[in-house]
Amino acid sequence: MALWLKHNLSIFFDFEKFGNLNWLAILLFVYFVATVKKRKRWEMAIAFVFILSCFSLSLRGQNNFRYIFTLYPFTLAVIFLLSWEFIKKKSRLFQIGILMIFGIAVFFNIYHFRDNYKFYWKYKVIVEDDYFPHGIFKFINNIKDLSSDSMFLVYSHRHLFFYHTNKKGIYYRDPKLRTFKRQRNKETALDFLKNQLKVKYILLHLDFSPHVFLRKIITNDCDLVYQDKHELSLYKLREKSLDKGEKEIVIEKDLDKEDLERIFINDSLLRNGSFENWTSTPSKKPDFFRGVDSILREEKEVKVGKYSAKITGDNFNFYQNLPNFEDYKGKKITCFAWIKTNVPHKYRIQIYDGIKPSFSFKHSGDGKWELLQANHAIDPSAKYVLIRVIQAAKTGKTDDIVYVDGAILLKDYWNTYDLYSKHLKKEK
Ligand SMILES: [Ca+2]
Repeated sequence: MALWLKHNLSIFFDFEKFGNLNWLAILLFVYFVATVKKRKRWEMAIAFVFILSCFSLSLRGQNNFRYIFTLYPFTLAVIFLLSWEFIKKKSRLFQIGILMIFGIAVFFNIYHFRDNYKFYWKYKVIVEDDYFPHGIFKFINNIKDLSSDSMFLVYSHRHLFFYHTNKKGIYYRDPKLRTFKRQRNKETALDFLKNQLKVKYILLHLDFSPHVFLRKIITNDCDLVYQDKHELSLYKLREKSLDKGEKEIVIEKDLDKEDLERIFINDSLLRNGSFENWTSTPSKKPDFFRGVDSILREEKEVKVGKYSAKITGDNFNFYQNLPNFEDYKGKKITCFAWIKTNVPHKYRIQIYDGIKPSFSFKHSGDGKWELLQANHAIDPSAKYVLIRVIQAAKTGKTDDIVYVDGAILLKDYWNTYDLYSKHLKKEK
């Protein structure tokens, strides 16, 4: 109900979007229509433009109050002009009364929204040079393999993309993406993205959490082509063409226990990533990992092998130092880990080399095992490399529980599809 009032009917109900004003406008509009015969041409013209503006704003404005704002002075003027017709033949006292009510309403409005007015009066788009993502925009502007109708999906600050690149983009709030989100599964969503929307690249800012299909597409069907130090990542959709009849055996449900163990009980560059070894203090500390005290060996909630690690707590890093990290300076690495929790948007993987961090998506908190992945290019001047297979955001809840299992670290950038397909092909 509140959603209806605030969104679909916001043009009437939402006080902050000046919705209530429109009730008055409707009454006056009825009066206008009833007296349409004696209207002058300029009045008709204003009414026509006003109605047209209302329609286009409600159709294209995406419920954004900033656009409805633009009509505000216009609405006020129209209300005032029409009201004046009512009162111009009344007594002077009545006119003064009405004008005072108007005055009070206007004053109250300015008073109520004074902070907003101040903010917008001083508002300027300033981007400090140190923080401006020059690198990634230069990279985007130099991309050559785009046809004239290819698109970037922009999960980032829209004005930055449109002002600083010469490419075409679809903003993540574009109504066209509603159809994308309504698809039945990830495969049809991917097809829609590629063939209907003509998306070839995805620009993603860390703070923008993509829809579940898009998360899957990014981790399965994309290559990370540029990651900048300001938390922007550029992904390119793979042009995968399977021969007819060739079945992909790379979706997780096709993997049996042996497949999973072959891939994830694997020392890779991380040691004891499946948490099978707890030698120093059995059941209370997994070998090679550090960072939290409230950790237990878990035997029931296990993704691969015999054990996983169960961690209770808030605001922690659970990590392993990459041994002989100097060999990997300037190189790319990827960390995968299975995480299970029912706390939404609290846990993720982080890789940190002392210069810059990289992150996975956060676990959705749906209570299921989810394979997270983080790609990172190690800085050439790194002093260490920490693989934080779980990083927990600070939420103030110290009894939140998370399970981790099957953490692996590989050289180069991998996505989930690579991990499943190459490992299985290699071993079978
Ligand atoms: Ca395990």
